[in-house]
Amino acid sequence: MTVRRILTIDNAADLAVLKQVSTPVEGGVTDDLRLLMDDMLETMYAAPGIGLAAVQVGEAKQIIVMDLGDREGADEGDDEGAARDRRNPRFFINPEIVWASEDLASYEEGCLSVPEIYDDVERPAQVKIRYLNYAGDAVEEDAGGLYAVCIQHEMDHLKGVLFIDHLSRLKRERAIKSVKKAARAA
Ligand code: K1U
Ligand code: ZN
Repeated sequence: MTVRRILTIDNAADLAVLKQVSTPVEGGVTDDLRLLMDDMLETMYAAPGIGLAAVQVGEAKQIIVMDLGDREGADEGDDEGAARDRRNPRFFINPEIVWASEDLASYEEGCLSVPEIYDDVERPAQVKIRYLNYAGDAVEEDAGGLYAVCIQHEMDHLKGVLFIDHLSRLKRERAIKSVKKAARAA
């Protein structure tokens, strides 16, 4: 398995890729796709992050990996290191939202492609999703809490949308400036 480079918005070539709309996977889940998903998972763990879309490693395909550890049911104050130790990887191919609740919830999101920026985004609190899993089986399930936040954030990536696109223009421009400044300093 390989840890790949995560594309970031401070680089114009990377940003052009991150803005692409990802294409659906055709012909089922092959071993080549499983290799890509394994690399994505390793890349996400190394970052570290809790989710990653294929486009963030330069592959504009409708594929997402996620591992929330125990965070879905975690109480505030639970040990972050311990949550990461309990691995629970998830794989989503061609995910669709088939239902979204009317009630919204706000969460302070981050993004590995927008390093060190965190801000509140409001999204439907619960969603029902349909996707193919690692084995290629069709799955339909309900997501709430951090699972709902993360899957919607990652599915935005498949449409070329970043979480900062949900912020005011002022906040977005400040975020972009700050990421570029940090990249220059690094
Ligand atoms: O870049 C990404 O899409 C991954 C992103 C996912 C996400 C985080 C928070 C809300 C919505 C979506 C991240 O993983 S950012 C890093 C992060 O949140 C984290 C890292 C280590 C431990 C716990 C959280
Ligand atoms: Zn992201």
